[in-house]
Amino acid sequence: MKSLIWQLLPSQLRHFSEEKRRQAVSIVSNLLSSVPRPPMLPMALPNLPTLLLFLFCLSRSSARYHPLDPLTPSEISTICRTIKSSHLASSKSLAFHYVGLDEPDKPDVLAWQSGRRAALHRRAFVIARADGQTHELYIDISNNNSITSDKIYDGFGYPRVNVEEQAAASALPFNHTPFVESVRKRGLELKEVVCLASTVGWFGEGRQGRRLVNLLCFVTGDTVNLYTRPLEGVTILVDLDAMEIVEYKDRKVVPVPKAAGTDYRASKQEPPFGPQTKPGVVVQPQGKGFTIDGHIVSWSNWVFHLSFDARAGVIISLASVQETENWTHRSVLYRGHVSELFVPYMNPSEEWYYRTFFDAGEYGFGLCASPLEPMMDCPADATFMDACYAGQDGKPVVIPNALCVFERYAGDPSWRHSEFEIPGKVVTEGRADASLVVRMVGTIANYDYVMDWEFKISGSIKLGVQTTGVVQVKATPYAHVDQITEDEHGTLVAENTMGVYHDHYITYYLDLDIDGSNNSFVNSKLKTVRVTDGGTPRKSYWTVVGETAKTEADGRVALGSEPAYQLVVNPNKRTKLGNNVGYRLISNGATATSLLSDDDYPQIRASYTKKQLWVTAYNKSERWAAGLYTDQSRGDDNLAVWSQRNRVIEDRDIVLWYTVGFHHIPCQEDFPLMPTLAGGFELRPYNFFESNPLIKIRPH
Ligand SMILES: [Cu+2]
Repeated sequence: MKSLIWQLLPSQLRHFSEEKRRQAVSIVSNLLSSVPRPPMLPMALPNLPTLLLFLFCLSRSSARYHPLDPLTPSEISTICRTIKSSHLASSKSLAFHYVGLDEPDKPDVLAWQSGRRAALHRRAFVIARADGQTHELYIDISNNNSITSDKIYDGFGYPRVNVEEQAAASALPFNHTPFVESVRKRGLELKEVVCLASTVGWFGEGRQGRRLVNLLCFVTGDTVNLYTRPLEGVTILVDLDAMEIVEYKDRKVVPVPKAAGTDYRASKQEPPFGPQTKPGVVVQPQGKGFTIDGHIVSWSNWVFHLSFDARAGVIISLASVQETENWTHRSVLYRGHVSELFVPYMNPSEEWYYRTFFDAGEYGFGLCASPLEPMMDCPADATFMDACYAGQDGKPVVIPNALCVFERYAGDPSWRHSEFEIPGKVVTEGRADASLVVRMVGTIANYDYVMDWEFKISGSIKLGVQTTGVVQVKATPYAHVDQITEDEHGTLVAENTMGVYHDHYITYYLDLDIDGSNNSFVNSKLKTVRVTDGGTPRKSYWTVVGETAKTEADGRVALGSEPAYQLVVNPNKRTKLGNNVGYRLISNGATATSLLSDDDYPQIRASYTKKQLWVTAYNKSERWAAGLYTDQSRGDDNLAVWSQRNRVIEDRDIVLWYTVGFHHIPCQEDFPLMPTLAGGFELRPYNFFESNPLIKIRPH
């Protein structure tokens, strides 16, 4: 019966969370089993759709409407249908490159949240290409999906390269005679070759007016780990709008690394095997401790809105933490998400120099979300949620299990103390740590990023990035390091396989609203003081000098250049003791900044990667650190450029931009697939509460 109900679910219900669907199926099962029926007669099935429709409507009305909810699949369909039948209908090449919520203005959302405004107009922002031009369209969903504006963008850069056009471009070489000959020349068969589209970047060319990609080709053969077997020496340039190969080069034949030892699947491993650990499962005998109502997640002292965007992936909004004293919720974060992932490779050769990827802007980080596997990506009892984006043709594409939400009980203490100093008494007290995790895994071709938002009862939010997947390798004639005589731009990780040096810069957009929108950024510096008066045996100590950033120039911070705490405070709110309430940003490893020269083209495009932290004045249009149009961008619209305006940021609505950075010098353990490497940061209460809120948590 349950499987039958599953099949009959209205299509809208399919996009509900796993938990909601299960609830739905269970409620309907119970309802049906309680309906009396005559013996020997089949159940009155015609009633089922009616019941489901009733349930669907019930679910819609019980889920809280929220102005920041992502576009639903049906909204995406309707919006794209409207555009297809608009003045752009005559276009022969209408393609959708972004369809997302045009979020309402922040003051309106805050007014709505506090009950001072009724439901807000729902609008969408669309980037579409038609007849070689980029259109920016705004749609008023609440007003019969009317197109309120259509502007042609004629600046530098292009919208993301769609999955569909990547696939179409990747198929071109197989009908291109010179490529077929290149494959044969290497003693390979076409059927074992796979090509993928790679963005081309910008290297000082004049205005090309062409959307281009390079194709990277690999050999599968006896392995699924195609990235470890590059077909080196070939360059294939494709014009995406014309969808044709416009340049082809075969410079040199390099042996394809062997397939043996590259496959990572369990079924392909031969003895001897590594040590076996015992399976472990987290059990919550009283059920889950969090609820998800629509897109509102509530857990312990936290409430936040969880959304998804094709470009950013997970978006956390309106995160607030509850005050134990009076049960009021205090705002911490208005909106936070990944803004860009910049991954430049350090090989300047003809086949490699352009590999300087901007994963969010060029490919769409959200739409690279991998369906998550219970027991591997997330605990078995996690709640899984689907996500949706608009395909090139405007039809909604659903990514099943794109996000998971779960509670983490790792067996760690959140605080503890043993007191042995009171005569005749030993006191040991503490609490087990618990947190709520929201996870997404973005798989961008060879690389995987496990992205976590972890909320803690202490008031901390920990943001975690774990990099894993396959390191991009270059085929090389070398089989041993002793053969290498010059800089080969990488580490020999297997025979004929050079793991190429590269970086990962994951930049977060963090619109912190600590107890209100007007905040200040304080760099609290530790300064050594030399004792001069001779009144103490000590010759020195350190003290703290807080420097409040006045303008954006003061908000550009190179972490590690001097010892300091980075704080966001509310200058208008103080604790009972008089300290300004605030949060501290603590880096958790991975603080690399770019080593490229300032005049290098990838660096011009990602000029913000020279510093880990930037503070800017809030501006609704400034969300993407490398600019809205990142493909072939020229660095004229990015975070560092906005910061040059040097706006006032003291006691203002401010945005923090923090970059988690890894320099990656590959090693043999990264082959054939690297173990997760973690970095991240913590947003931690700093004089926000009157005292440690964990003390008032009762033990289980
Ligand atoms: Cu890496």
